[in-house]
Amino acid sequence: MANKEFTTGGLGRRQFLKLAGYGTFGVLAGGIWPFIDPTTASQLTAADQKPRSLPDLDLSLIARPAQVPIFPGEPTQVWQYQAIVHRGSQDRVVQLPRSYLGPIIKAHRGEKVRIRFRNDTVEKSIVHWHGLHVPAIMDGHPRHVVSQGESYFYEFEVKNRAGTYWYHPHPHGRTGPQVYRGLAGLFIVSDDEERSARLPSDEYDVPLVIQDRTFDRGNQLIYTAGHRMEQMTGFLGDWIMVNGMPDFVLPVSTNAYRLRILNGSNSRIYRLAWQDDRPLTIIGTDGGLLEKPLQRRYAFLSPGERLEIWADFNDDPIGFETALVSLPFDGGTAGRGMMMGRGMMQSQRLPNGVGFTIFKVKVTKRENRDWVLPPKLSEIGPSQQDAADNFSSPKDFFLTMNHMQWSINGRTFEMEDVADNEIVRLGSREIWQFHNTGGGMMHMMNMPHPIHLHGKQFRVIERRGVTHQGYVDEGLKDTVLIMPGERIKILVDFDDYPGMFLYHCHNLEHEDMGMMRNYYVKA
Ligand SMILES: [Cu+2]
Repeated sequence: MANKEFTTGGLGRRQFLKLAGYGTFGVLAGGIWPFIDPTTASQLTAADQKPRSLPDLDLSLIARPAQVPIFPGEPTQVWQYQAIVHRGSQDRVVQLPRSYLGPIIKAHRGEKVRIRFRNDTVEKSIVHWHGLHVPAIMDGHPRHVVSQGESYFYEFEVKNRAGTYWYHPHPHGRTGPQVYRGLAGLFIVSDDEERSARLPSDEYDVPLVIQDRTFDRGNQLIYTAGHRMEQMTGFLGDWIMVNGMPDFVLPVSTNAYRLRILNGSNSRIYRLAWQDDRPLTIIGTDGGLLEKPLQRRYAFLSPGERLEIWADFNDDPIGFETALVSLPFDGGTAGRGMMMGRGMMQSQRLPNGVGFTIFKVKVTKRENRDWVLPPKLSEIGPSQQDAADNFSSPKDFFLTMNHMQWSINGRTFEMEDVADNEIVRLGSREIWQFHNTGGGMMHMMNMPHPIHLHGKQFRVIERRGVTHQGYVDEGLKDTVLIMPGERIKILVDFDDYPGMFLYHCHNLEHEDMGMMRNYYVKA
């Protein structure tokens, strides 16, 4: 019964054919793992078709128009991911109350997940699992987009470490507007190592998705008007939303909390700090927990990145208030240039780099759960960069602007295009070096670029030209911020999953205008 809508009629034809190549659809619907072991799948006889390896979690994820009450008065028209759990307990999917965000999907490392994505929006779309290590065909490449009414089947094993990952659309040229309308959600992975760290759980484990939005007087979302200059900068909204809500307040008790923070904004960068000057105690980044907690006065969080913070309110009195703020910084000369041209754009109201409150925290009750910050959180190990195949000759990627177009090595995105230096050998370990050389002649277009690699967690092994202490490069990363004039070296293991993946700037307007390329892992 639950499967009914997902028999052939619910699948896009292309996708049906793709799946059919791995065995009959009947077998697929019966619950085996064609992508994990395609040979077995095609060899199954009718007698074998009894489900023998059901997914641990099986859900439908539907992207559709919805309306959400955000401000008093008219509800806001959004696009939203909604989920139906077919297998696995219902609490694997958590809907944030009064939020346009998609549900939080929860999985344990090693589990097999099936997600039946259905696109009920008018635009082509596909879902990318940001930070998850999945096969190329499961990664949400733009060439896999499905149209309205069509579906895409995802099946993968969760191989990542415990951590805060997320999912969002990835159609070429329309990622910015689709995420902006509301299509995004967290994907939280747990594992045994994390469990043994005994971190704050349940109500003390708080997801916080930061985004900026602009609304008209009728409470409806306004995106960019599509001017070239706006795209060059990226969309900047004038309301800071947390979990889809403006003026967010987090009520806490006198306890320690694990705050999982995602920057889900299109292009806004935050320089996170506590308003009352207590240090940020950072316990995790993109790829999960750090080896040990570290303290910083502030930390940058660019679009796509995550930070996990240990926030302890044990010593604060009832009624105490503080806030997580974004401190001022130089947000790139594009922002400043715009400001000088007064009246040009709405985004002037809150340019990248001005200071503001992100959300308030209020201590409302006394209660003691005695969470203890562990001195050791996880095991990551040294990066072993000297074992890289190209240790003495890193691959160079220049982030530049060509003819009013952001590009990587002078190239922009083409669906199937892979340049020579974008081909890697399966099983290799490579050093990639990104140079943010800025906008060249157009001095006013020096912009920060958060670079994201699909399908991989990597290590940051070197930074040059950095004049601040805002980076958290310890641990595993899938997205790194590179400010103008900076250079970074990352170490990537292409240890499994051949095929075509993306790497791109996670400023979504830069990405949509083509600051994105394929890399190809050759078996
Ligand atoms: Cu960029």
